[in-house]
Amino acid sequence: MKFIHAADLHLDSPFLGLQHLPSALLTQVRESTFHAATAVFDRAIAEQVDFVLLAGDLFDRAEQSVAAQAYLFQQFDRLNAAKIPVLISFGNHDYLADQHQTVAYPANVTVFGADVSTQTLTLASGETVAISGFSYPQRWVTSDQTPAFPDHAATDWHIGMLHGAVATGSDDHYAPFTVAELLAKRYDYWALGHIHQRQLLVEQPPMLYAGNTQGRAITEAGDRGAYLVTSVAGKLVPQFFSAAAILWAAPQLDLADVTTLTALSQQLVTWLAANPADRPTLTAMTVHLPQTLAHEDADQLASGDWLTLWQRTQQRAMRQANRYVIAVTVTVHGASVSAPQLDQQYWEQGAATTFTPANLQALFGKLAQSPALADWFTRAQTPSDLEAAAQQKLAQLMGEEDDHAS
Ligand SMILES: [Mn+2]
Repeated sequence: MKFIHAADLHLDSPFLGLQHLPSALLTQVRESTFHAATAVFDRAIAEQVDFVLLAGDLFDRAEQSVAAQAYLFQQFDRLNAAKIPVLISFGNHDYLADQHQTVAYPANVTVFGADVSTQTLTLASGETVAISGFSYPQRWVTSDQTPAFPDHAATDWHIGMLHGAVATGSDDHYAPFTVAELLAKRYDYWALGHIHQRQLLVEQPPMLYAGNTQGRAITEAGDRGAYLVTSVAGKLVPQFFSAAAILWAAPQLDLADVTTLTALSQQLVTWLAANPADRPTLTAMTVHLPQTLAHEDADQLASGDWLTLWQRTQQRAMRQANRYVIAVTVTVHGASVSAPQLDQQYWEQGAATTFTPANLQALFGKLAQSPALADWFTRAQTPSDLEAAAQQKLAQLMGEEDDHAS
C-alpha cells in the first residue's frame, strides 16, 4: 500500500503585506499555494499511489475562492483519470456550513460529513483499508471527537483522519484529542492536520501532522510538503517530501566585525553569495552585532529607509542568491549592550525568572494557541529571541533617556 498524507494546503492564501516585493516575485508568492499543491498531486500520480488523504484546510478562507475551487476540480479530475481516490476532511478554514461550492467534485473524491464515518477501499493489491474521519460543520469543534471513531475494522489497514489539536484542558476549539485516546483505537496511521509545522506525535504506529504544503509567513519558515506513506513489513512508513514553491527563512548572522551600516551591507551581500537558495526564498535576517550602531545608523535602520535603499541597490545580489531580503533586525550581544545603567548581573537574574515557558504561557494566554502563533510559540528558540529583543529594547530606551538628559 502506498498513499499520500497532506494537509493545510490553504489555497489562494492572500499573502497580505508583501506589495513591496518586485512584481515577478510577488506573482510567484501569490501562486505558491497552488504550485505547492500541484507538486503534491504530481507526486501522487508519479508514484501511482492507492489514494490521497487531505486532512483539512484545503482552502484558506471559508468563503472558498473561485480560483481555488476551479483549481481543485482540475487537480481532482487529473487524479480521477489516474484512478486515484481522494479523501477529504474539511477543517476550521473550510468548514462545511460556509461552503458555497457550486461544482460537484469528480467521482473519485469523498468528502467526510460532520459526523465521523468510515470509507473502505479495496486496493489493486487486494488489500483492504478503512479510513475514518469527519469534517468541521462550523468554525470550531470544541468537543473531543475521538469517542465517535470506531475501533480498528476487520480490514487489513485502518487509518484515522483528524484535523485538530492536542487538548489543553481549556478553550479548546479544534477537535481536542489526546495521543493516548487515538492510540487506543489501534489504527495503523493517524493522518493529522491543523498544525502547520510538520510534527511526529508517535513514531509507530505513525501519528503525525503533515504540516502545510506552503509556508505563508516568516513564522512558517523552513521547508514544507507532505508525506508519502508506504507499507513495509506490515507497518506504515511515512517519508516527507518537499512541495513548497517558495520558502521563508530566518537566518541568524553573527557579525563580530560590523559596526556600521556600510559594513553590514557588505556582509549581507557576502552572506547571500555564500548561501544561494534552491527556490525563491523570502529571507528575514537577524544580525547579531558586537555593539549598538551609532545613532544615525540606528535611526536609518529603525525607519526602514536603509533596508529600502539596500533592497533597491542589491537586486542583482538577491537575484543571484535566489533570495529576497524582507527584513534585517539587529540585535546586540548581551555582554556588550551599550547601556551602562543596565546592570548585567541584575539583568541575568531578572531574565532567568522572567523568560520562562510558564511566564510566557501566562502572558500569551490563548494567543499562544492561535494557529498563526502556535508554531512560533513552541519553538525552542522563542524564549531566548524574546529575551534578546527585550534587552535590545531596554538598552534602546535607556539610550533615549540619555539623549533627553543631555
Ligand atoms: Mn491550517
